[in-house]
Amino acid sequence: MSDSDYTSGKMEKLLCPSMMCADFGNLSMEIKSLEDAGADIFHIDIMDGRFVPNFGMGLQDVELICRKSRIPVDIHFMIEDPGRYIEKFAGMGVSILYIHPEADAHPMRTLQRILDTGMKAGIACNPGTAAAMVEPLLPLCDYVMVMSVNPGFAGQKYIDSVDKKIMEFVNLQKRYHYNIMLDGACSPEKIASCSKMGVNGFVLGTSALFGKGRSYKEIINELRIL
Ligand code: S6P
Ligand code: MG
Repeated sequence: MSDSDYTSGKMEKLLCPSMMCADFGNLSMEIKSLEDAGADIFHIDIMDGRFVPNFGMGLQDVELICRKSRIPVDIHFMIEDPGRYIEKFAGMGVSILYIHPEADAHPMRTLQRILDTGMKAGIACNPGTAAAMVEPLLPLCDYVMVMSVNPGFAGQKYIDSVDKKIMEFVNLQKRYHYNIMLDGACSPEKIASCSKMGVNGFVLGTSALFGKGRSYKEIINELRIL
């Protein structure tokens, strides 16, 4: 499956459970149920308590998920100076690494270093970061993740002003090859409307998948056809 399959609209949407919303007491079971339900990519949030005022999952969680997973694992770095930890995560078997350009003095160099390890490279853009600000980075990006909440916490409200930025990234896809992902308050309604706008994949947290009292399979099957 090539990247252009996503951007040419041939592929279904990518559905990516946010593992910080999973049941930590039962992580192995959660991995299996989500895979059996048809999840495409595991999304893991890594935080440093500085770039964002919270702490996310730990190295042991990443190791476990990478070891057990049969689907790709992405890491969403919400940390200052993300270039410090590229090799560490590449060595654990991570497939996709997202950095925040706002947290890096030299994001172009960092993205190239991620690609040099063999991982796919992505940028995650804060709601306050304009598409024009990151356009010079797009030739190095396999994925562009639009943050529709200020990063750091699950269960927040969708920031409507990011819709305009999504359209700008959709237009820029004519010139560059990347998948557009959406992270933050991705409800079934937003997944339906943003898929139509051209978003290729969604991070699933409390708004769509976890804590619903229904099976992951049932929910993912419904989200798939929205
Ligand atoms: C938030 C983090 C996200 C959340 C996800 C939760 O900073 O990067 O990946 O885990 O947004 O989803 P929801 O539906 O609870 O907002
Ligand atoms: Mg995230």
